[in-house]
Amino acid sequence: MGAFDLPSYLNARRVVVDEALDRLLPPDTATPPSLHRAMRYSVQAGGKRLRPILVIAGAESVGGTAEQVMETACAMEMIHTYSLIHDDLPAMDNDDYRRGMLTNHKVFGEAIAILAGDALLTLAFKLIALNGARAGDATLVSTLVTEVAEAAGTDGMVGGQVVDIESEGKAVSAETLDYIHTHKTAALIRASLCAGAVIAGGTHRQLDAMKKCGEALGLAFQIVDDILDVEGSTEQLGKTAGKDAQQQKATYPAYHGLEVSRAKARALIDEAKAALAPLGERAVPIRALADFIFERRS
Ligand code: GRG
Repeated sequence: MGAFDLPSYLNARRVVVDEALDRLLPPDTATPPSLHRAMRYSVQAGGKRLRPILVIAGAESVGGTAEQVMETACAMEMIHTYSLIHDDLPAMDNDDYRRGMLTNHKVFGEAIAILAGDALLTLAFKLIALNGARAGDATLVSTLVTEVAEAAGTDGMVGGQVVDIESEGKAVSAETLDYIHTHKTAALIRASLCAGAVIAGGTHRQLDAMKKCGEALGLAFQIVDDILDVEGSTEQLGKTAGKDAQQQKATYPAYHGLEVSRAKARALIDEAKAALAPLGERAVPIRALADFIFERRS
């Protein structure tokens, strides 16, 4: 077998995800148009589409297809986009740029930005429920909704965001730093990988492997994000670089230094790849994605 062509794999899946997002988002002419324009603006502003691609890769690694999990793939991108819109608000990180464009509240105002985020989160759960029902029975729907709700809620992204905000300007412990990163970022990445495998009928052993992989991958992703905030440019990142230090955020480079942070991210990527052993050759794309997460520059 030749070397795996990750850029082609990513491009092909990005295209189908973008087509599906366009189909599943309410048209911007539907009432109220301001809300729908705001939802579309941030979702369609770009982004790597990492979470939906992980849903698809999770499904494919247990023998499923992209088509089988497409609503859930789009739902994870909607949840992610809602979190970015809310994170950029003046009450949180107060950012002007995201995905290389003005932030949602800068274009539509704060009230619509909050509501666009709320509407994306709500639509996501409708899509997940519909996808689960299309793929299986009530147990599958319940497993799927529970998994994603936990990853997005108080024991996941929202919980991590609260501790992140409350830690600004304070000296936090290594344990608190890990809590922030695993909850704020890794939970949704892990849930994306697992959701695809759940819908595609993965076995307990396969799901366990995916969970371990997703956890390590998600933490590595946030450590690399911290490193890029120090080393990258605003142009390259599409968002304001250097904000973490400015806001005295709890980050890996601030706590451990750049070199240790890089080594930790590399070790986590290797751990994520090793966890995929039970999935064999079908997990080649996820292994390549893991390396991409370490090497990415934006
Ligand atoms: C507001 C509930 C709530 C949560 C916010 C996701 C988040 C939590 C905040 C956004 C800021 C941040 C540093 C989040 C960590 C996750 C992260 C690195 C997001 C950026 O994800 P990418 O790089 O973005 O996948 P694209 O634009 O490529 O999709």
